Amino acid sequence: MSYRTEEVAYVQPAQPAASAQAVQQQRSTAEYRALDAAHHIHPFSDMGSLNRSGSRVIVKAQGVYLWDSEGNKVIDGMAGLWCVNVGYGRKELADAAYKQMQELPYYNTFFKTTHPPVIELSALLAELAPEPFNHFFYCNSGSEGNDTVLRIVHQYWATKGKHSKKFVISRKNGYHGSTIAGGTLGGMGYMHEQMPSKVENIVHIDQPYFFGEAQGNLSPEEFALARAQQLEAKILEIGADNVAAFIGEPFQGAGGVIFPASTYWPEIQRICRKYDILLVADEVIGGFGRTGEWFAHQHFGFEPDLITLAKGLTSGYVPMGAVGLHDRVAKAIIENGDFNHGLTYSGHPVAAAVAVANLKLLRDEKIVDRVKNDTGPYFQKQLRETFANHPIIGEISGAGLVAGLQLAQDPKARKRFANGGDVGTICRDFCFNGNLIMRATGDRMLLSPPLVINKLEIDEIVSKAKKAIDATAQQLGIS
Ligand code: PXG
Repeated sequence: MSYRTEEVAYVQPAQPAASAQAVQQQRSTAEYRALDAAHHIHPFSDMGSLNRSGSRVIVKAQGVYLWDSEGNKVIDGMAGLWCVNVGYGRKELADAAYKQMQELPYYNTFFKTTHPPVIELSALLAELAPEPFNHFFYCNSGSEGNDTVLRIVHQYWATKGKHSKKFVISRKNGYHGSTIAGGTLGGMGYMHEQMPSKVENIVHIDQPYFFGEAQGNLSPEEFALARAQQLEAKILEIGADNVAAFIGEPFQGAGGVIFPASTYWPEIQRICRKYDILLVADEVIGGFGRTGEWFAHQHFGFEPDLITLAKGLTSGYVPMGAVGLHDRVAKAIIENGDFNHGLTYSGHPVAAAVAVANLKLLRDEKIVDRVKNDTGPYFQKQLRETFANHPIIGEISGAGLVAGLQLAQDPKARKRFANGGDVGTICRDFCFNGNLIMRATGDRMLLSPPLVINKLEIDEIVSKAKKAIDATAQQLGIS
């Protein structure tokens, strides 16, 4: 989440807009930038420096491409913010929203009411999710999803009469959103610094980041096991009777596409079961096909008690989040009276209608299958071949259509750059100027393109990434 202190000069070669893509713009780029600087506070940004350099104004998108207000065509290696799974410009989603807005633009799901879109969505999610997930609670974002997770976890233990089970264990460098609960659950120090009020009873253990944190001669599997066993140590320190849940992203997304070795999640699950602690998988990025499985916990082979969903649920066309409850958790919530939680827009009919249309595309066009069997393996292979023995690439993590490229001063010795964040920003700017969106998290470069990407487009991303990383190495005097 390091958008801060990044001054990007958009020195782009002028390109005429492709006529089919020309957009009727209301204002010039300069006018847009001036108004944006005058009135808009951006998320996770140093507004002083951003206002001096000016934002890039994105005006249109189709498939895996974006167009900015100056007519530049940019390939989106990040699917927006890890969310536009079906790609841009799908009319089916626009039609679903239009139809639903005319029929029933809003009604709530409080006070003994419901409506067809939320019913259809719940039934479809139950069909697509693994077998024990048959109940869903709705909200508007991943952050609200994780707030909801906390509410469900506490209600669950209250129904069991285990009122002392209050602590939730999370991980350093995890990301769970930016509400107070999401930000506290997350392990981003720079967010915690700006949050004098945090949610109580949340503690963090270390992350399974092999390249950056493994000491000595541990193998990735041994290291991942040791990091999972920190959970057991933390539970014993707090007392199992006081621990309610463990939450983690199956792979850390915003934290750098950190993929733990195969030993990690089975051990976490074993520990959670042993001490009667709920296991929560935050699937906000991993859900809906990113790894080639419908949910990332299926890729890693474990069974959570709760899953947090957002982003790919609607492919970002409208905001929506959800929490999926394992049958044993759902049963406790259903059979024990009022659950006092809800939002005006819980199960919003337009969002639900768009989600249904989106999930049907992912299923019926076999988009998730393609990520698993075709485009995902191709993407991973191209990246690994292209960057094998690259002088500043230390590791490539990922599966399906998500990848993290570790920038390193000495890849073989696993030696990172002392000023890794600056190197990431240099590389990110080269990507930007080469019309590729690739995200930098510190010294890791991240890719997570729309799941509809084809092989030619994958080639374009990989070759643009190579150019940017080569240019970064050259600027650093490394070759
Ligand atoms: N959990 C995870 C795993 C996430 O990645 C959230 C929860 C919160 O979702 P909302 O919808 O409240 O933002 C996220 C969000 C980035 C970036 O730059 C990542 C996220 C959001 C914004 C930027 O990597 N992830």
